[in-house]
Order: sequence, then C-alpha cells, then structure tokens
Amino acid sequence: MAKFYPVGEKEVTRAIVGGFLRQFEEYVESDVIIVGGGPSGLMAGRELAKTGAKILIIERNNYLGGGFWIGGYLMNKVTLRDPAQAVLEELSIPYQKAVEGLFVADGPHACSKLIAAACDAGVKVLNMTMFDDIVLRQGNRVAGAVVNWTPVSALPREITCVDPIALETKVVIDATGHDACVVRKLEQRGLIKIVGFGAMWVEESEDLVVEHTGEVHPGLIVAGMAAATVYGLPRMGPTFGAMLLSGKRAAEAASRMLGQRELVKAG
Ligand code: 48F
Repeated sequence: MAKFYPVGEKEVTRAIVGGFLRQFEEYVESDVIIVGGGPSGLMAGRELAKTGAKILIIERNNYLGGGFWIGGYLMNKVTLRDPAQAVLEELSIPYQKAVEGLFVADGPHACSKLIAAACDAGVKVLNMTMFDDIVLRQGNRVAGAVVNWTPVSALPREITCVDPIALETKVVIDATGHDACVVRKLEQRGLIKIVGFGAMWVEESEDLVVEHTGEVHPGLIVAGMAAATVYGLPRMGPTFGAMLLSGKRAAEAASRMLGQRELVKAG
C-alpha cells in the first residue's frame, strides 16, 4: 500500500493560513460582492464570473446553498416551473416532469451542481462571514460591505469589541433571502422603505420576483427572495425557478452597471 508523504502539522497550517490570507487580501477589492450564497446569489455569481468579473460571495454559514438543499418540508426535493428547467439543462442537473409545466429535482444534486458551477466559473467565497453594514460614498452610492466572522455575532455584547472589516467593490447584490439584510441597512438610515413580503401565491410571485430584480439604490441590486421582501411581493414556498432566473437577471444588471469600467484583475 502507498504510504502518505511525510508532511506535518506546520505545513498543513501554513498551507491553509497562507492560502486564505493571499485570497483575502486580493479580494479586499472586487467588481461585485454578493451577500448570500443561496440559489439566487450563486446563480448571479456564476454568470458574472463567466464574464471575467472578480466576484466575492459573503456567506454567514459554513456551507453554501441557502434554502436550495432540501426545498420544502425536509424532503430533499426541489420544484421548478417552466421555463426554469432550461437552467437545469444548462447545469446538467437531472430532473423529472411532475405535471405539465412543473419539474422536480433532487435538492442535493441540484444544489451541489450549482455550487460547483459558481466555483468553476471563478467565484470566491468567504464562509462563516456575516454581512454587518454597507460602505457609502458620494450621493450615498453603495461602494462596499462591512463584514465580521459569524461567531463574533454570537458573543455576548459586553465581551465583544471586535471591529468589523471593510471590503470595497463596484456593485453589491443583496441575495440574503427573506431577511434582505443589505437593503435593511439603507432602511435603518432612512434611505429606502422595505414593504415586507406578502402571503403565499406561487403563480404570481415567481414572475414578480424576476421582474423586480435589479438596482434598488445606486450601487445595490436586489435578487431572489430579498426582492419579495423589499417590494412586498407574495412569497412562493419550495419552488426555485425564480431564484435561478432572478440570479441571472441580477448578473445582467450588474454587468450593465460595471459597463465600461475596467474590471479588477483577479490574480
Ligand atoms: O434564503 P436563501 O436560499 O435566498 P434566495 O437565494 O432563495 C430563497 C429560497 O431558498 C427559498 C424561497 C424560494 O424558493 O423562498 O427560501 O433568495 O439564501 C440566502 C443566503 O444568505 C445568507 C444565508 O445564510 C443564506 O445562505 N445570509 C443571510 N443573511 C446574511 C447571509 C448575512 N447577514 N451575512 C451573510 N450571509
């Protein structure tokens, strides 16, 4: 049997710390920061990275995928309505027809393929990192994100004086799902009003979420269920076509905003 190469703990630690620090330093400046690594954020990231843009996803959990892993009722299945099956085809995700116009796929298979597609396209991820605040410039244009390690938020207030870190970027996408955490920071400053998502109505909500995906404030795009929360659109339950198509639309909006500006070079 082949023996493992004699490399010890210090080399393992250096490989991790060095690799992390090099990437972190490089991504202090990016083209687009996507807050939230659920289906809409991952899809937006994949589409943007394919164009050569430098993309960073900020995700508070130690895993990516948000609500896409198990869909509804802890039953490991996700549904998509026509025409979103085209994205399943594009990502080589197997699926079956449930009834006319409705398709069902395995959550773990669909989610892991989407994550892989985003990573393959060049998206970088900061996991266990919590979006804390926004960076604002002239005219209250959003120009970055302020973040901290997720465990810091779990520490009692009286023993935490861990200042957050600021990252600069050209465009931020709020893909934080129902919470709409990024837009909420603008609301707290009286710059925007959030309506709050409406009652469940799947036939209406998917089209509306995709339609409302776009720039909500200079430098800030809203995508996925965050769009439902911001604009008061109906919620939709475990159906994901709108999340994927909203991610694509958010990427188109971000590309237009990046326009002729020179992209930051990814190393
Ligand atoms: O909730 P999530 O999956 O959002 P989405 O892309 O998709 C919604 C569907 O999953 C489902 C639905 C329709 O099908 O109703 O709910 O709109 O993913 C949001 C991600 O954002 C992360 C969170 O952990 C999740 O992975 N997130 C939320 N707040 C923060 C955050 C924060 N403050 N900092 C970093 N990540």
